[in-house]
Amino acid sequence: MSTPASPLRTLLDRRKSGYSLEAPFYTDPAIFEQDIKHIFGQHWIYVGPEVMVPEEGDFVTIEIGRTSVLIVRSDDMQVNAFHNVCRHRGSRLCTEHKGSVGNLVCPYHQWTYNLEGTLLFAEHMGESFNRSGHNLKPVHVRNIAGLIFICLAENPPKDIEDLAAAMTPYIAPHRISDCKIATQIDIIEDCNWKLTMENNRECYHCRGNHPELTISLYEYGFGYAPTPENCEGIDQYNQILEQRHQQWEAMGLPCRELDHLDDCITGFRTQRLPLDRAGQSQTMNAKVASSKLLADFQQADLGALSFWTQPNSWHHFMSDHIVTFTVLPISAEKTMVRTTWLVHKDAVEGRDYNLKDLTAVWVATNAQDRALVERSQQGIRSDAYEPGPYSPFTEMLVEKFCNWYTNRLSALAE
Ligand code: 3BY
Ligand code: FES
Ligand code: FE
Repeated sequence: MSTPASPLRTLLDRRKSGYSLEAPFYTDPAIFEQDIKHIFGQHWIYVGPEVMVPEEGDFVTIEIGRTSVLIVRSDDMQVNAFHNVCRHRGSRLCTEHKGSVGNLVCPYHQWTYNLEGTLLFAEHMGESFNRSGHNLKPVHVRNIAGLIFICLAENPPKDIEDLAAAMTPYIAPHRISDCKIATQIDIIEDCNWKLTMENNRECYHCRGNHPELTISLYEYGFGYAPTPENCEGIDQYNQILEQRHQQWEAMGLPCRELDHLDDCITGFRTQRLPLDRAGQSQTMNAKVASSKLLADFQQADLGALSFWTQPNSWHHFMSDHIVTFTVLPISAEKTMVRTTWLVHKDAVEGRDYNLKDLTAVWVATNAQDRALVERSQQGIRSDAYEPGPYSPFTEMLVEKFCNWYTNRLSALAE
């Protein structure tokens, strides 16, 4: 007699393409555990820009489910990552979310590790103690043009190298290493992490919900195919797009769309798009928020280079600032969204930029998105919820997210 399929396998097998997922994917703690194990435990996870640890000894901690990871800048300026667990009796090493240290000293019995994770000092352990066998457990790190990805798996997906090769020419001109964090804001959303991601993958909701964002954003940009009854403006937009792409590519800024959201293990998509109105930046007047432009940019209208990764990030790179988002699951119905605003490291607050203008659009947009995803979660909890159809004109990238997710879970889950 064959064993019955697991509840998760049954749900995966009957997923109807073109439709949202069934409720347990958003509510069931058992499926959340599978997400943590197979999606967040086996894929490359974006954790933040390298300038979150600008100096030697700077660290941040990142929580993914029950796992805490230490991201540390070592003396040779490499960014390293370790499990935040002491090799003595397992104490959490760093309890602060960020800080700066000379060495990593466990508060319990003072076992001391250097910034490469090597155990330097452990008192009262005797002659026969094998110190070199008790270094911190490393976590794989990949720094892609200043964006830090980690992977908890023993053997991380190798196609991160394809992403790195494809994306470095797009991202590098914005020179993240010459930026500083202007501010970082964490919000907690009462929803499953996949609702946060799905919401990010469409702009169907933008016109109705994001008055600040749509000042500078053309809604045609984000995976938009005009319907026969809704193609007004698209020809003009395509003309602008073509013209701007030619200009920007002549300046060495790649623009063309690359879409590997559901045909790679390390799925991603990118595109450089013009901005509406004054067309310089994602601000309330669409002009730059920082007068000190990034890198050696001489002109302000470079559009917005957007970059999306599976399973947990999106980013917008403009001439004057970068906004980068990482989504970290907390529980089946709780998710953290961390938004980081980067400006040139020499930009001076109050002179070159002010935080209110820099952050206004995404503070408002995040709050609107939070309300939307929390309302989705509430509806999905109801017995009346059943998977609904995606628009083939504006929700193609949501479908790609769900395809990627269900394919990866099917490949890995028991
Ligand atoms: O942030 C993004 O990726 C865009 C802008 C709004 C919705 N989303 C498609
Ligand atoms: Fe860290 Fe004892 S648990 S030194
Ligand atoms: Fe939104």
